[in-house]
Amino acid sequence: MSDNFYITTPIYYVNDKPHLGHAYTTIAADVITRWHRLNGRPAYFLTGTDEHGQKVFEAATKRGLTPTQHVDELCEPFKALWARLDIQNDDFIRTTEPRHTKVVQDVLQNLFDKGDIYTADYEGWYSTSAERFWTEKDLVDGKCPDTGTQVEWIKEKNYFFRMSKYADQLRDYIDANPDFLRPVSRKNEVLGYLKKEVGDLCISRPKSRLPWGIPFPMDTDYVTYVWFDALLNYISAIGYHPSGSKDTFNRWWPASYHLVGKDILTTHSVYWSTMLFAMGLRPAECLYAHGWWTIEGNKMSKSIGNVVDPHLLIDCYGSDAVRYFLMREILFGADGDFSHLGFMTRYNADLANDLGNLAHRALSMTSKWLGGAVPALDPNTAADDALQRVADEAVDGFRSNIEGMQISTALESLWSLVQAGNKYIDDMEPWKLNREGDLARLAGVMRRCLEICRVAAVLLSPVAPNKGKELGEKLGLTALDVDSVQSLDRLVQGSSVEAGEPLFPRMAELPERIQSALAGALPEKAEEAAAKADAKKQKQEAPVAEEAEQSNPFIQFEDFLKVQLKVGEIVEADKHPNADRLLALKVEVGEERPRSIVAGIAAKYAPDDLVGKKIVIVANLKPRKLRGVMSEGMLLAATGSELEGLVTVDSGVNFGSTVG
Ligand code: ME8
Repeated sequence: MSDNFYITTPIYYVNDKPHLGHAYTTIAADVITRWHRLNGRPAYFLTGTDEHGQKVFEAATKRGLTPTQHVDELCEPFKALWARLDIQNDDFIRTTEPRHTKVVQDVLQNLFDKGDIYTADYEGWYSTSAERFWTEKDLVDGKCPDTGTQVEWIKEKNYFFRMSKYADQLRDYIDANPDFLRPVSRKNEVLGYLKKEVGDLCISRPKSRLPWGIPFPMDTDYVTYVWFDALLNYISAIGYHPSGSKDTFNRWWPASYHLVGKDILTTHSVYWSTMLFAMGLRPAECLYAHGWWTIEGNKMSKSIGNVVDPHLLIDCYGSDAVRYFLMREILFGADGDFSHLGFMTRYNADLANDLGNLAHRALSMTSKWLGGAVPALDPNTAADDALQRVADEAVDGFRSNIEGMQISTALESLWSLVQAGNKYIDDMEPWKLNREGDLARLAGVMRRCLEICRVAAVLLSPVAPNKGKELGEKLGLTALDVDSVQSLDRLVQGSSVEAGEPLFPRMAELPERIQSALAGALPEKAEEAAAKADAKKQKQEAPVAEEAEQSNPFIQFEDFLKVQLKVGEIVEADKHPNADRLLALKVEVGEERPRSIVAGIAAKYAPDDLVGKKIVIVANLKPRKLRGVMSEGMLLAATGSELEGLVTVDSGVNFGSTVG
């Protein structure tokens, strides 16, 4: 691993404004970059816009603008959103910039001279909307399999990149570099693709059909296929030129990560890697293809009108909460569903309650009872030692997970400390210590709580930079020092702390603007959401009713939402080494690696009967060892007096899907 860290996002098409999906990848790249910077590692973060190709050309035509006018206008909303989301990218590349177009043209010429680009007549079914040729057997009902639109038979001369020549090199490269394609499920997808014969790639488009693109240097009748052009941004932006000096370029290449959505896995793993091989360069250390967000159960789509505008969320909750939610809600790699109610629930549970309460309790009790100064440590109690052990585990878990791009799990680790802090307050009852006048112990307890807040401020800062800083300032810190998180005794005794306003004010109901947005887009969902918000409000206004409610068997919808149910596919099943009634399973849920799950189902199922079954698991149950084997989830099963059978799903349902 090189000491320098270079990370990229896809460059986004400027055919429309950015939405939550674009924000997702960009925030993830920003979080990991901030983490490395916090640790003193030189880091470079690139994002940008993809401004050529059919989609962009059509969008410009529809707006009655020239493509240049259109792209100049539409790259701005991307830049503006990144500024509002506190994205600290080092560069923003636009593929219409001369620094990029020149490199594309020179690479084309170079590969042509080398014989890796050739011309040939090509015949096939061409889909204008997908911007590519298909074979007869690819078509679905005679139409484009990607877009469902009409195709036309076209015969024309084109330029081809000899992708086939580098296919074996790619297969070997994937074998030799097990971390190149992540998560593992995506690697398997690419290996599946590579099992088939890999053809050459048509990389030109006749200008007569598509006038908008980088002109082919060796033939003015053609422009460059948009993917051949776009992929090169990852190296043109950091100073690559086929015959230029490689000094700056070598500082950052190979990239540490290309983050992409799973929709563009093939273009990045196959097209891009073979292009790099042809140029004599090695691919990035890791191509990480994350999952896909759906919105309230539907694919994000302009036509359904359910594209979530990130600005609306930022207006209602602030940039830090949006960043936190997107990073925490789903495992990086798996799919996830966005719902406004889910957003508010997590915001309230994690930020307003867990973290907000801890900070508020620690700071306000210190202010009220200890003069607002960091009190002395009280090092000699077992409860405090236990807390330090929780902190050690949380910090280690945070560090190892964030460095492996598992930001959600990293936050989960941090939250185990935040929750332990709240429990510590409940157990130690500082209000009692104050009443009884045990000020030495009160000081010790508050000091530990403030220290936990400090660790939280530091570790939260890559994800929620403003709130991390704000919490640090409340604690009297001038800087957030990552080396200090190893210990719960780093604050300076006597320095001032201040409670001030809550970090994350609690939301009693969905913000009005979100309710109206929902009412416009999805009337039935909005009603549902408004009803929920109403019910919640009534509950808050009627504490007596709430007490009465505690004795009835219903749970709130928010309680149900806390349980994450996911579809998993059993990929391995074995007898448990230490218990006859248990089986040890490996269940694929679309993460970094299959989960290890121990289940008490041996009386009903033989291991061999289980492989391939799609089942439902509780995905956010705290992992624990069952008779010596780690279990990272629980299978759902129907039980009467004994086990009746596993809960399974239709074979068409993908593993990793959310159930709920
Ligand atoms: O594909 N969930 O650009 P694009 C999660 N220009 N991520 C999503 C998402 C969703 N629902 N929707 C979009 C292109 N994304 C090309 C890339 S790179 C050389 C060229 C994110 O505007 C995700 O990162 O269609 C996805 O891969 C990317 O936006 C696609 O953006």
